[in-house]
Amino acid sequence: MPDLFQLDLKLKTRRQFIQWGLLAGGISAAALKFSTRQVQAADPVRIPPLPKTDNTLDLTFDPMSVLRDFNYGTLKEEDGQTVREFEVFAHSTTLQLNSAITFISWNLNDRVPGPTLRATEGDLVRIIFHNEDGHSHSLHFHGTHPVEMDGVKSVRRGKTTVYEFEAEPYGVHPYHCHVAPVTRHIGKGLYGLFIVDPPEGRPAADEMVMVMGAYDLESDGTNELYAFNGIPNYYRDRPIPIYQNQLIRLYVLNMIEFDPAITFHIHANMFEVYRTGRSLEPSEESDVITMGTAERHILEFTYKYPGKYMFHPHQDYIAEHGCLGFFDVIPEDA
Ligand SMILES: [Cu+2]
Repeated sequence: MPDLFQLDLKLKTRRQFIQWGLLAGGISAAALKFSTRQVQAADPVRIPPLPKTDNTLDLTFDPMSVLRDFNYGTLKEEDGQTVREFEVFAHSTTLQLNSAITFISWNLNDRVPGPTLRATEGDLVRIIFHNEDGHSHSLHFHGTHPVEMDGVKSVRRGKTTVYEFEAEPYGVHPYHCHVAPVTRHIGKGLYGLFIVDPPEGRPAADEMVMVMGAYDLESDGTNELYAFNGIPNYYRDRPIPIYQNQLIRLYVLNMIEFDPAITFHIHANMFEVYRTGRSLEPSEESDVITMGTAERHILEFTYKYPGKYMFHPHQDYIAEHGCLGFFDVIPEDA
């Protein structure tokens, strides 16, 4: 039996979030009767300017930009069908993980994680995969698709293959190379997020991607360094600015091999959980959630008080080896 009182409470919480967003944008609460899509069009979201690119590490990408970099592909219309075409390139790239350690990554589009591909449920997605690396790789997407598009077959170096399928179901899905040993191909950096938006959209929010990964530097089946969005301690040393009282929507993915499960925890706040992004209403509220490898969720929260707040897995060894960051909550009137 669904608990109607609890359901009503959840709905109230969501309405409150939407209301806050609208008020911040100077729009009356009467607009609440509008559909989600119209609410998004009102765009009440406030996002602080990104800190300047930090050049102290030799990197082929900027982890600060990775947070909000959503790749919607090239939009096409084919026989009345919306098509999103993505082009991705597998490369080997040297990443400077910290002042002392460099690592040869296998990656997509010269970044770890690879590009965050984004479509709406029902779109036809076409991923043109160029393997320009020296090893065989593949792209295996989670979600529903025919077996020919399952991406477990190797694509030899120098070859191109096309994956095409309908984006379904809506939610948050990982993609990754599926060539054996998969632990090695994922550990080297060949993974990313595939976000499928529900047709009706979600309420406007400051949206960010947080992919947890790890590096087995000694090739001994254990991880020596961990990271959010590719680079250990990047957001520890360069906190992520967000606004007070702004709804934050995190797309969180665990792609850490060898450690069976980890948690994700935020300080001094609670988040609402949309498991696998497969619902429009949260299933629970917590400040720590356990995730096995390839598990992913949408987490929503709003910081009430300004200040710098930590986030990290609560396996503190992992946090202390690179998987640690801060949100820098800026006063809303700043
Ligand atoms: Cu691979």
